[in-house]
Amino acid sequence: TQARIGVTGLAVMGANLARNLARHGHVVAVHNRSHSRTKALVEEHGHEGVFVACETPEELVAALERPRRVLVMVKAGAPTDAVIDQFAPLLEPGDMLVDGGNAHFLDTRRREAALRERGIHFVGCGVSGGEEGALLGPSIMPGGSAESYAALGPMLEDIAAKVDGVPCCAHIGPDGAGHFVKMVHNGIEYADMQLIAEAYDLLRQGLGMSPADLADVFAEWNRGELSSYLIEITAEVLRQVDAATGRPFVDVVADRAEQKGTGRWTVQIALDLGVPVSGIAEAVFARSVSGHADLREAARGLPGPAATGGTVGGDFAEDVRRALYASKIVAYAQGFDQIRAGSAEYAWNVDPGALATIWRGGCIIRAVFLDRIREAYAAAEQPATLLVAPYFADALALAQRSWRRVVATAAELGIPVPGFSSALAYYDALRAERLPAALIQGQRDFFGAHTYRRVDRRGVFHTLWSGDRTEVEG
Ligand code: NBP
Repeated sequence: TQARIGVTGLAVMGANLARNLARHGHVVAVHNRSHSRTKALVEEHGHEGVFVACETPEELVAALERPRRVLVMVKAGAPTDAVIDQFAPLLEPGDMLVDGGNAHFLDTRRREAALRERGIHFVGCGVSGGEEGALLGPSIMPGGSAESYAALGPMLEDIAAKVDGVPCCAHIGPDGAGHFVKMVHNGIEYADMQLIAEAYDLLRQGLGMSPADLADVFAEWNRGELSSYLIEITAEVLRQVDAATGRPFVDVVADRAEQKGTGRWTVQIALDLGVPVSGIAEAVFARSVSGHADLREAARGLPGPAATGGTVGGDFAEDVRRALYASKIVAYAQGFDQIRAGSAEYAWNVDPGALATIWRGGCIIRAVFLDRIREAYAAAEQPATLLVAPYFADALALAQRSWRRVVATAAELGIPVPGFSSALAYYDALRAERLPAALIQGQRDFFGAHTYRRVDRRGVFHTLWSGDRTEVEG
């Protein structure tokens, strides 16, 4: 039998995707640099479907029906280039090389252009859902040519998560579009995790609640509008007790958040595109701050309110829940703005509604909330920002008083909430009648003759600051 698809790179992600394909009745040729992984996969899971174990790239390519489909699941960066260099000479025009790793979309654009010259379809494909998602149904974001999607899409849709019977997989757009949206997905994930962590910190310090009690609060929140995978696992993590010490798990884990880089990429690219993704940026910086043991040690004695327990009145938990929801709306709105900006910059024509649809299941940011985003983009007129889409505008209107109370309380108690406060600042900046940017323009003109525009007349102006301070048109 000829295999329908080949998978090379059989660490957790590749092995689980290969098993997922086999379980859906696709004959899968499997290969890994070290053959032991290939053997282990077939020995342990061979009964789940039909695998063709291959020792070399040549064997894998020979095992495939044409046009060939090869899914590469190796470490992003140099290993991906090494594997492409191995496989490309073995492939023929019309064949497809799919990179399911977390590649930078600019690398994907470069690789796609190089392979296109040889007639090979290079498909940069975002895959989200971690290990379990890969096996049971991930969210899949393939870029590349429409032609490659016609040959590959049905198989990917088969193995993707389903929500209301709709697969969490859609063609995103040409070349790097798939990896770009996966990158922003991860950036949004950073922001969402930071906001949840702030909510936890506020309730723990502000109300003096225990991790076990907080697990119940998050489990309860998971039944409402915040219902999402990240809220669900937050409850699980908070409920966990350390076996060695009997203490809450969250209290024995070192408070230094690590990162692999997709959040940082999102912010770097947002800066290049000029998109204010302040929520994602604050989340990346918050992880960075947590990791600076030297700075934290040096600053520990600085004055501020002592951590308090149980001093906050009113229905603070409900205020925090609403503030979390509002801040989350801002973070997602900013992420979708970045996708629109990237799509315009690279002429990808990404459909934000289709994207929200495939993020409803399988991926780490899956949430009931994404259905609301899908609906917002399905409207006859696309909202300029999700904040003004009717559903979200109503939600923000309902939440904004709570949001302000929470940010003010956090400041008074000395609890750092960069996510909540920057989201609120963004909301207030967008809705402001006038911003102090006018003063900044004045300063720029003063020291650098950078000129400014006026509210009442067209044209560009400069004031002779070091002269008689009259205005000239410039
Ligand atoms: P890793 O990222 O840990 O990569 C290990 C695989 O890369 C092994 O198969 C290894 O082969 C292979 N490899 C390396 Br390293 N260098 C190679 C080279 N020069 N030539 C050939 N093969 C090479 O695996 P993973 O965690 O399964 O992730 C795979 C991809 O999926 C990554 O790009 C990752 O970013 C992405 N991803 C991961 C997740 C997740 O939750 N883990 C989620 C979504 C996407 P060997 O066995 O011979 O050493």
